[in-house]
Amino acid sequence: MKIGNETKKKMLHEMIRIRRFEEVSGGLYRGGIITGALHTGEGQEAIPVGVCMNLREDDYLQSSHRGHGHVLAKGGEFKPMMAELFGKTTGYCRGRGGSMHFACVEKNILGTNGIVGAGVPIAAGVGYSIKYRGTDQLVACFMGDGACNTGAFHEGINIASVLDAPVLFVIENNQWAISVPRKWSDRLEDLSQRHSSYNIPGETVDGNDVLAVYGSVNKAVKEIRAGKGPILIECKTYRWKGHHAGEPASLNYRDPDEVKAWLKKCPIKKLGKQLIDENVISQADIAKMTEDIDRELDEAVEFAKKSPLPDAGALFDNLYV
Ligand SMILES: Cc1ncc(C[n+]2csc(CCOP(=O)(O)OP(=O)(O)O)c2C)c(N)n1
Repeated sequence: MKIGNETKKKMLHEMIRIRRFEEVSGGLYRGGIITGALHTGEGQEAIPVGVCMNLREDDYLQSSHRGHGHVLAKGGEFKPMMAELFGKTTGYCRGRGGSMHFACVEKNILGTNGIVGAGVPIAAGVGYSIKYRGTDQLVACFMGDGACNTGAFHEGINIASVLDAPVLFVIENNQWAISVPRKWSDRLEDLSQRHSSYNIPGETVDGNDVLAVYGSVNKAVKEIRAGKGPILIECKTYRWKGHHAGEPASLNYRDPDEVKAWLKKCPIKKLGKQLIDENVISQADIAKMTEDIDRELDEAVEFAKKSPLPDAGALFDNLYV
């Protein structure tokens, strides 16, 4: 499909925004400034951007434990995200959620989720609610390859299929589930093959090519809005860093050559080079874009540092029994 230059520039900007958020938050974690669990997605930026740039503001997002990129691509802002990681009251969830429970109801961001696969049946339910209300919204549901072997995955996609629910299921196949290589977990060549069990469309795309992800999702979104039911898209990519930001490099369970080969397929460098070759943007423009993002990130970190911690007396607020 033909994608305009302004859209391509926005894609590059959004991917750099995600990359820098991940690098900075991972650094803060390793420096002991923020605590809790933190899963970053360096190398996987083309997927949230290629998907979410096809969504409308009123569409829903259901994310996974590796979800900062999804939230940012759906309009999440640095300050409340950073404050949430710091556990501060100015965070999206007033500091009670952290990395694995980012939610922003105003933007229809339903949440990142620490339970692998748990977002799939939630998305099926949200899809059913959309159908029941008769709107043409949809829900994009992200999951890792590890989620595809959970019961929740099968139950959730099956019920979405039976209900013709407007859900886009996106598998971010980054080849590893913690230290388990993908090939140890199933006998499929492509995880999108799972589509046949539920009689829904399925496709595998290069998850490091933002234009390919965008194009495939663009078609899928049109079908889903037209009432044709759910679609499954697998995006093949790679997790550059450890499973979580605190994983010691000495664990060494991956072949360094495998990591090196994937580092060469950087989605940001790929699009950046293409745009430079096409004279759409210069190296200096990219440097300026990154500087501006970094300034905004610095401000977000300062904002988070200065924001108040929740009051101990508020511990039981918003708990229902
Ligand atoms: C139901 C459940 N089982 C196990 C875990 C522990 N766990 C956390 S992340 C993870 C691996 C997930 O791998 P994948 O879905 O491929 O996502 P990735 O981390 O590679 O992005 C596991 C097993 C969990 N959080 N939830």
